[in-house]
Amino acid sequence: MYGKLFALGAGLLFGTSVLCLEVRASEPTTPPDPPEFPAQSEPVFVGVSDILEYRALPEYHEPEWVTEKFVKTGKLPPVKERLPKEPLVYKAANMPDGIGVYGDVMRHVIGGRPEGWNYIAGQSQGWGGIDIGMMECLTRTGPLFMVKAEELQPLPNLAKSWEWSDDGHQLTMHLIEGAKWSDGDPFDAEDVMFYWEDHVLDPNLTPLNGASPANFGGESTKLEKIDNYTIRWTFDTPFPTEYLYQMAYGNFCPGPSHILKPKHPKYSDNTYEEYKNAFPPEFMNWPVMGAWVPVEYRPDDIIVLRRNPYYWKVDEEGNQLPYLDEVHYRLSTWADRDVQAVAGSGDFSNLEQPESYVEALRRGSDESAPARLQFGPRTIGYTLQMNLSGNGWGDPDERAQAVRELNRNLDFRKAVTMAIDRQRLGESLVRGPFTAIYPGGLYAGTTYYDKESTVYYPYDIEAANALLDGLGLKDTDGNGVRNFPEGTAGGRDIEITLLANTDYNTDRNLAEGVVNMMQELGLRVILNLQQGTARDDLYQSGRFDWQVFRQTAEMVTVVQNTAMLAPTGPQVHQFHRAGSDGTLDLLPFEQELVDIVNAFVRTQDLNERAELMKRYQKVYTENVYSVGLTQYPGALIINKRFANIPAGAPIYMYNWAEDNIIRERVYVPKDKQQDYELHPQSLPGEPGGDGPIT
Ligand code: BQZ
Repeated sequence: MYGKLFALGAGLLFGTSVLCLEVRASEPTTPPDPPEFPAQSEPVFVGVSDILEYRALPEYHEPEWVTEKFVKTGKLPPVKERLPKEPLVYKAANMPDGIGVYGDVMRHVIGGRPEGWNYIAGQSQGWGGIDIGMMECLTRTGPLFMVKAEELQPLPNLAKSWEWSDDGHQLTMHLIEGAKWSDGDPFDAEDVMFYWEDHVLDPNLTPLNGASPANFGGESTKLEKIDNYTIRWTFDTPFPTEYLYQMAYGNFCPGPSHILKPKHPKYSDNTYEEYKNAFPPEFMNWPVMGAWVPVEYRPDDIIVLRRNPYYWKVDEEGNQLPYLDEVHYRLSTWADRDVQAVAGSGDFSNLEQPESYVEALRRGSDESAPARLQFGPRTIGYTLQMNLSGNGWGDPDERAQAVRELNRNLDFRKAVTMAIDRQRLGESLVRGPFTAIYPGGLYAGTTYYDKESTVYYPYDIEAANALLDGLGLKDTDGNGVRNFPEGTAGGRDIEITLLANTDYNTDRNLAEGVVNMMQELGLRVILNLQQGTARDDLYQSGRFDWQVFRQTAEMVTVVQNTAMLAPTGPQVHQFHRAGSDGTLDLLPFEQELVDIVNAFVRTQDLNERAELMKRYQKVYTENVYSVGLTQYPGALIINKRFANIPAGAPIYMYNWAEDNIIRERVYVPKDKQQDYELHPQSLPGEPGGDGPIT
C-alpha cells in the first residue's frame, strides 16, 4: 500500500510516469480487429469435379497453323497422338467466359532473374509465375480458392486419381497415362522416382521451395513405383491427407529425367554444383510438362515461351490447351510489374506492395484504364524472424552467437515486439483501411484463426526498455546503445544484422522501420539488404541474425507446407534449422509447437484440428515465436482483354494468382487480340537447340 502511494507521490513530484517506477511488461491482450476491407469479388464455390475430369473425347483440335506448318509437314504427329489416352478436360461450365479461342500473349513482368532450368536441383527461374507455368506437379492447389469447404482437397494433376488402403497407411496414385514432355518424351513413374530418390531424399540437393522428407512425414515415409503409371506411398501415420497438399507446386513437381539423369552426380562424374548449373537460362526449349516452353532468353530483358505442342490438357470441345500461343516474362522489377500492368504495357500483376496502392487505384479507376484491379482478402503478411539456432546453424561468430542467445530469451523477444509500433509501421507503407496490426502467427480472417487464442503485446516502449534493463543489458559506455553483459562478446555494443530482400520496396521500408524503432530500445540494428536470390541463399543457410520475411502459404491455409509451421525436421523451418552437428536445439515451447503440428497432420477430425490450431496460435504468440509486423490485402491487376479470369481469385492463398487463375484456360477473344507475339506460328525446337522452329 505505502509503496504504491510513495511511488505515486514521487512520480507526480518528479514528473515521471508513475508506471516507470513499478513497470511490468504490458499485460498481453488480444489484437484489435483488422479494419473492414471487403474483398471486391467472391469466388463461385464449386466441387472439384465441376472444374475438371480426365476422359477421352471424340475429337481433338489445335491451332490451324500447327496443323498446316507442323503436322502436314511431318514435323509433328497428329494432335490425337500427342495427347494422353484420357487428357485432363476443363469443364466449360466452370469457365467464366466459356470455351476460348487461340491466339495472343500474356505479358508478365518479373523482378527475379533465371539461374537456370534445374528447378528440382534448387534453381530459381525468376519467380513471378514462370516456374508455376513450366513445372507441373502431382496435385494442384492454386485453384482451391474456388472449391467449396466440404470438398476441399488438392486437385488431381499429373496424378489423376488416388486411393488410400483400408488402414490408411498406403496411398496408391495413378499417373496420367500417355502424357509427354514438350519434346515428346513420355512422362511416367520414372520421372517421379528420379525426383523423389535423387532429389528429395538426396541430402546434397534441395529442390526450389525447399522440398524435404519432412514435408511427407519424415524418413520413415516410402515411395515406390508399382508400374509405369502407378506409384505407392507408405506412411507411418494413417490417412495423412495433408501430404496431398505437399504434392502440389513447390514440393512435388518432377523434372525431365531423360535430360537430367545423365548429368546427375549419381550417374555421371559431375559434382552437385555442376549438376545444379548444367542447364543455364541459355539452354533453350527446356522440356516441360507445363503449357509453355522457353524458346528465347535475353539477359535482363526478356524470356519468351511458346505453346507446348504435347500439353496434356484440353477443353470440353477437345481443343488442346493453352489458348494463348505465347507468354513473356519481361525481366525488370516487382514494382515495375505494377506500373506496367496498370499502364497496359504489361498484362498481369499481383499488387502486393502497399506503396503502389494509391497510384494503382487512381490509374485503375479510370474507365479507359487498360487493366482492372480486383482486391482480395488480407493474405499478405510480414514478420520479423529471429534466428533461434543456438548450436551453430549458419556458423555464427562470437557476436552473432551472443545475438542468438538473446533471440532465444523470451523477455528479449517480448521487449522487441513491444517496441514495434505496428499502427505507425502499417501507415508508413500506405494510409487507409489496407494494413492491419499483425501480432504474428496465423492470419486473422483465415480458417484456423482464433482471436481469443492470439496473444498480443501492445506497443509499450517503457515496458520494453524495462525488460532489457531486467536482462542486465545496460548502455555501459553511454553511447546510446546497450552492451552485451561483461564476458559476452567482450561487452561490446549490441549490434544485430537485419536481412531484407531488396527486390521489394515493402521489405526495405519495413526493415528500415524496425531499425528506427529498435533505436528507442537501445539496440543497433544494421540492415543487410540483399537481392532476392542472394537473400534466399543467406536465409536458407542460416546466415542471419534477424530477417524481415514475407510469410508463405502455411500461415494462410495451414494445410499447406504444414511441416513448416514448426521445426518438424532439421532443414524445414524458416528461422530454426539444425546446427553443424545435425541436431535441432529446440526451446521447450518449440517442441510443443512441433508436437501440435505433428498431431494436426495425424488427425482428420475437423474439431480436433481446430483445437490444435488454437493451441498452436496461443503457444506461438505468447512466446513471440516471430514478431508479426503487418498484414494486408493484395489485388490482382489483369489486362481487360483477357477472358476466363475466375471471380474472386486471390493473389495469394493456396498459391499465387499465376496458378489460381488457371492460365492455360485464359484466352483473348478474337476481336480483342493484339499483335504482341514475338515468334508467331512457331513451336519449341529440340532441347538445347537455339530457339523456336517454324
Ligand atoms: C508472385 C510469385 C510467384 C518466393 C516470390 C519471390 C521470391 C520468394 C516468392 C509474387 C514473387 C512475386 O514472389 O513477388 O507476387 O508473382 O513470385 O512465384 O518473392 O523471392 O522466394 O517465395 O513466391
